[in-house]
Amino acid sequence: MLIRHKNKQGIKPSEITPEADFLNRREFIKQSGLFATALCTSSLLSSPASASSEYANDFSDVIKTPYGQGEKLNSFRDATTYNNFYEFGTSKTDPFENAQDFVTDPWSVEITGEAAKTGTYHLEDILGKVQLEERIYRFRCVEGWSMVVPWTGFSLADLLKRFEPNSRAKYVAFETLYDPQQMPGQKRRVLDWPYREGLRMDEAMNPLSFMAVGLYGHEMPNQNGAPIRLLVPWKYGFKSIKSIVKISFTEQQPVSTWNVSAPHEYGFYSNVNPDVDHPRWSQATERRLGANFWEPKIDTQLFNGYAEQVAHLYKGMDLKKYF
Ligand SMILES: Nc1nc2c(c(=O)[nH]1)N[C@H]1C(S)=C(S)[C@@H](COP(=O)(O)O)O[C@H]1N2
Ligand SMILES: [Mo]
Repeated sequence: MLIRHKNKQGIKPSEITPEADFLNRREFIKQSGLFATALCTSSLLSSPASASSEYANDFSDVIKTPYGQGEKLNSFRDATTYNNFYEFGTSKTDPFENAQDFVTDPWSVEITGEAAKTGTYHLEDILGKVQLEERIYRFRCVEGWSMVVPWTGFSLADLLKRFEPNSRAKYVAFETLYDPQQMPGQKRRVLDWPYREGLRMDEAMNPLSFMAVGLYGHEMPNQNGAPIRLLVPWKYGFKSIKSIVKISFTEQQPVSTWNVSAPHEYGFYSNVNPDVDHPRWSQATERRLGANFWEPKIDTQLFNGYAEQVAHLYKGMDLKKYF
């Protein structure tokens, strides 16, 4: 169950997962998930989701949090049929159509770089030790649409601390799986694969940074980045990298895929900022997914409305230069 390769002085399985809950969350999730999916997919797809108590839960031991309570949620359908996941194609419906057979179990994540406890960890290994939470986050794509959905996951900081990053660890880099057999979009060089993203250490350690394994109480749909993806809700959506297989602690600012593909359009920071336009369009407003055509656009907020929690990270920085 706990498959670990190349982890000589790393964390012992016993330190990570108590023997007892070893037969593990994902198995449990899977079994109850079958049921839940059969019962719920059709109703979730056909009706807009409303109160968070109205959807089923595939997970056990999830703490409900105050994040985003009271916000109007998007529907399950919006969040799972209009996606950006270029590994499965570049149109918005491609991920939903092409990712259904994507195999995400077994899954492991390699931890490398400036940390005491590096190695490759089976996903169960990681999930066995974290406290799952549900958080409702606003999510704003750089293209100008946004959504509000409840995610299940855990604090990125809690995960990273366990690997004991050292004083040279100034940044954290993430990588998506590279597997053109399974990810047909990778057969074309639309991006420099594998998809990569990065955060400054203090950004990664901010309590808002979140590793998600589900949405609407369901195990993460493949098109949304199964089995594990990042969420950085004060930054444009492309920072929220999907289907992560590698996390590295680095001294230098890591490469990020969109920055490499168009450096003048996508910076390393990519904080949501209505005052810094994309060179080809304004970022002042956004369209909420699912909104009717007569509804007005929403004013985009600095740091996507999370300024109180994150503005201090950028004190003294010129946000037009470090966009
Ligand atoms: N690996 C990978 N991660 C990715 C992307 C991608 O193409 N590949 N697209 C990004 C972009 S541009 C957005 S807006 C969000 C979309 O997340 P969602 O489909 O769950 O809404 O995923 C981000 N993460
Ligand atoms: Mo995006």
